[in-house]
Amino acid sequence: MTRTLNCAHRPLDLRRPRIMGILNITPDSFSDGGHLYRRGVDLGQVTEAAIAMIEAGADLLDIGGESTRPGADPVSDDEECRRVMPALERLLDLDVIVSVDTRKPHVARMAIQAGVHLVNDVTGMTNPEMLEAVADSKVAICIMHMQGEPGTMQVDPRYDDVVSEVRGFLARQSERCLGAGIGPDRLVLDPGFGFGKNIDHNLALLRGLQEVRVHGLPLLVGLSRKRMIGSITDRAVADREIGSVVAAMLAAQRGADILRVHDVGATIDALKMLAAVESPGLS
Ligand code: HH2
Repeated sequence: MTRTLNCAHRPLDLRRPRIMGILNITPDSFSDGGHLYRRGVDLGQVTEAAIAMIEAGADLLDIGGESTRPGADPVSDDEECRRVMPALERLLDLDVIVSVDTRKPHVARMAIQAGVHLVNDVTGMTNPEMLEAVADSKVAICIMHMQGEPGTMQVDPRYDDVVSEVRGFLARQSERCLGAGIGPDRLVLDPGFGFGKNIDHNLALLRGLQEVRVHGLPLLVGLSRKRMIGSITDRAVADREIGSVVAAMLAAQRGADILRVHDVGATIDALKMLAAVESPGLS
């Protein structure tokens, strides 16, 4: 099992679970759309939100300029850069690992040039141009599984065996990355909760989380405020914090190394409780 994720020149120690705070610079993200972006990027708000997450204990911040919620409108390369790049440059001045959530090679290239530490690709490096864009850099790469396209992925997702199919995809894509010269210390895998998966698929993946790990690579999990939590708890997006924190802990108990969350402080408190019980020497 890889114990350090090398994110450009920033090593991330994975001997305990780490927190990735979510910052969406979009008008339409399902949970925080319009908070940091209305008619343009609100850099003051972005900085404030980022500092609050760092003070609450976030190890990484994930900045995105395109919503991938089911049915979201696609965004052009230029528009995504206009949203993301000024905010990214602000975050790079702070003492935190910065990730860019993009499926666009052009945006990844621009972010790498600016000094980003991790590229989070929800299309799992299936685009050869994306692989080219990241291969010669030193950034870490998150390979996420998605069935279909954001516009239609939730219409009728089907699998014979969701755990083994997701595992197979993550194995193939990590081998492509390794084959392109990207070291295992730069890779992290994500089963992609809610990306072309119904509630039963998501629950099967959470139960079988350890089985999707291939080549001993670290796992990133994003369950925060997602529809599955709304369906189980019968809560609107704004009221899903407790369900999200519990889901994050269930993932951490099953071996998740990085938790992608909106509610950083609450998730950190829960992680401290988990560590106190499960790893007494660490508390
Ligand atoms: N989920 C979302 C976006 N990016 N990246 C990874 N690696 N894993 C995830 O589970 C994941 C992700 C969707 O959540 P959010 O960013 O809150 O919403 P939106 O896509 O509407 O901006």
